[in-house]
Amino acid sequence: MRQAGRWDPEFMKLRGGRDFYEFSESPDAAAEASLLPRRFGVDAIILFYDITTLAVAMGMQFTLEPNRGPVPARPVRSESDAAALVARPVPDRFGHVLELLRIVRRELAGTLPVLVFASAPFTLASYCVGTGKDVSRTLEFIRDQPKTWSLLSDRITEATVNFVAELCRAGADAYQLFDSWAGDLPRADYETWSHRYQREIFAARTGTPSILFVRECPYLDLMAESGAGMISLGTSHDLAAARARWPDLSFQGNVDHDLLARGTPGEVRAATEACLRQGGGRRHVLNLNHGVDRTTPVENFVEFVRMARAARADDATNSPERAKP
Ligand code: 1CP
Repeated sequence: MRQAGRWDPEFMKLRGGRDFYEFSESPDAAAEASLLPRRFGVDAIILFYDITTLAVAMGMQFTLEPNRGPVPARPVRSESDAAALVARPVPDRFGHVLELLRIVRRELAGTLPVLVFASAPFTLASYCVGTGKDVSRTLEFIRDQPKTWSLLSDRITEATVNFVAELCRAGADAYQLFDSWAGDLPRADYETWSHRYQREIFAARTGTPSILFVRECPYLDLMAESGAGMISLGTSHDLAAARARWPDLSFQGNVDHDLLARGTPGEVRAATEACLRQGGGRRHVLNLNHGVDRTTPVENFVEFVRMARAARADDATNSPERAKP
C-alpha cells in the first residue's frame, strides 16, 4: 500500500525537486520509482502514478500542494464543467502509464506481478471539485449540485472502466480501486455515491483480479458485495472474522501503518505475526491498513517484509499440503 512513495529516502533522491506530475509523466523516471521497493523483497510492484492521473487525461489539471495533496487548477463547479471532461480519453492521453507498464514488465521479466490502480468515482470526483478528503465539504457540494456530481461520477466511471481495461489488456496482473475517503460517508450516501459506482466498475469484467480499498470502511457488507475479488481491511476490522464470514473472498491488510511509522521493529514483528495468524495463510495478502506513512523508518518497513517472507518460508517447510492447488 503506497510502497513506492515519499517515505523512501531513495525515492526522495530520485525525485529531487521535480514537480510530481512532470516526474510521474516521464516513463523512465516513474519506472525507476516503481521498481525501488524491489530491493526490500516485496511480492508485487505497484506502478508509480497517482489517482488524479486519470482526471488529468480527462482534462483536469492539478498542482500538488504540500500537506494538502492534489489541488485542481480549475475545480469543477457546474454541469458544463463536468460535461467538458472527456469520458473516454483515448489511450494516448494516458500513454505514459501504458509506456510505464511496458518498461516495468520488461524489467521484471515475469519475476513479480504488477499492480495498477484507479480511484473510484467518489474519491476522484472529490479531488476534481477541490474538497479532497474533507467528506463533509464534499457532501455540501453534492447537496448543492446533485446533477453536477452525478454527471461527474458517470464520466469518471466510464473513463475508469476504459482505463482499467486498457491496462489489463496491456498485461497488468491485478488492479486496485481506491475509494479512500468514502468510508466517512453516512451509509445511505455511501450506497448512492460510492457502492453503486464501484459495482459498475467491477461488473465490467477484465479477467484480471481486482481489489477494493476504502479506508477503514464501516460498511464491510457492502464492500463484500462490490464485485471485487479482494477486499482491503483496516485496523477497525477483524481479519479472522471477515475470513470466516466471507470464505469465498480474499482479504488484504491490516497491520497498522501508524505502528510502522511509530513502533519499534519488535512491535512491527509482533503485529505482523498476529496478522499472518489471523490471515490463515490462504486468500490473504499481508498489507497495511493504509499507505506507508511518510515518517516511517526504513528499518520498520524492512522488518514488515522480512516477517512476511519468513512466514512464507515456514509455510512451505511445515505445511507442504498448503502448496497443493
Ligand atoms: O512525493 C510527493 O510529494 C508526492 C506524494 C505522492 C505520491 C508518491 C502523491 C500525491 N501521489 C503519489 C503516488 C501514488 N498515489 C501511488 C503510487 C505509488 C506509491 O506506491 O506511492 C498511489 C497508489 C497513489 C494513490 C493515491 N493518491 C490515493 C489512494 C491511496 C490512499 O493513500 O488512500 C490517494 C487518496 C491519492 C491522492 C494523493 N496524491 C498525492 C497525495 C499526497 C495524496 C493524498 C492527499 C490527501 O491526503 O488528500
